[in-house]
Amino acid sequence: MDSSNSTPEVSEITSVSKSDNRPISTIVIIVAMQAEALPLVNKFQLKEDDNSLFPNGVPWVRYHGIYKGLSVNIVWPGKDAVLGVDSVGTVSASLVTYASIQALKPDLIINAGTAGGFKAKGAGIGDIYLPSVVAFHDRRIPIPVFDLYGVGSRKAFSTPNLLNALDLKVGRLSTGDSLDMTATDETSIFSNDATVKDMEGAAIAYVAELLKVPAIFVKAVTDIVDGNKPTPEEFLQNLATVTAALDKAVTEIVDFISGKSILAL
Ligand code: FMC
Repeated sequence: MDSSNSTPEVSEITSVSKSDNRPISTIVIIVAMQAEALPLVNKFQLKEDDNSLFPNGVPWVRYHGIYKGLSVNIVWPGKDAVLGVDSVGTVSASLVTYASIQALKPDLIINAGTAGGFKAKGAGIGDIYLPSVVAFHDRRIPIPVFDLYGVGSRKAFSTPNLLNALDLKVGRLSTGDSLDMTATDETSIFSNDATVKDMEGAAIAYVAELLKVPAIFVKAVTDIVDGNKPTPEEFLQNLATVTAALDKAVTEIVDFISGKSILAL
């Protein structure tokens, strides 16, 4: 690998064989919330399967079908068994990413979801980002080298042709397990140079890199973190309309992917 043009602390999610010219056959789309999953399930006309892929009793849900020659899987970690809310956050996202890769051997992982955006970095409600780099902002380990491990910066799989073809914004994504943002988080998000903030991306990147599957991230802005509205309120208010925009972007991305090899993205 040519290291001269890559930042040393940012690792590449995967290296794909230069001769891999077969069309992509299987994709896994990881989503955290049912509200994000259902419009896509309808769009691709997917069916919920009997969950024989996953351990007995877990709430994880897989929707599957063939769309434009692609085996499309949407995997959602389901509702918390006790509390009945969506299993958002890094822990559930990591588990379903691992289990889906083991069971389905996908050519590509797409993490689609909502995110907070920073208006100081140009984000607006409804904007769709395809982040180039993802990192954590709430894993603080102030010991040399462990600090970098905590931040866990990783490059998304590079998709120059996809970016050229579609109207998507580029920026960096910062992930943490809280919807709100403390002052300490803010400092880390700033040093991650992030434009968007979510609760799953960097965790999914970690698992995808471990198992050497290319991963990309599609993030739709539901709330402005550096704005004047309380995040939970703004998030819930915009969830339905922004999920519709997310749905449209993911459909365009899947349409673009159909028939292409991973190297043509
Ligand atoms: N901060 C962190 N996460 C989110 C966010 C914000 N301002 N807006 N939307 C999200 C995403 C997270 O990834 C979760 O899946 C969900 O929406 C909020 O619980």
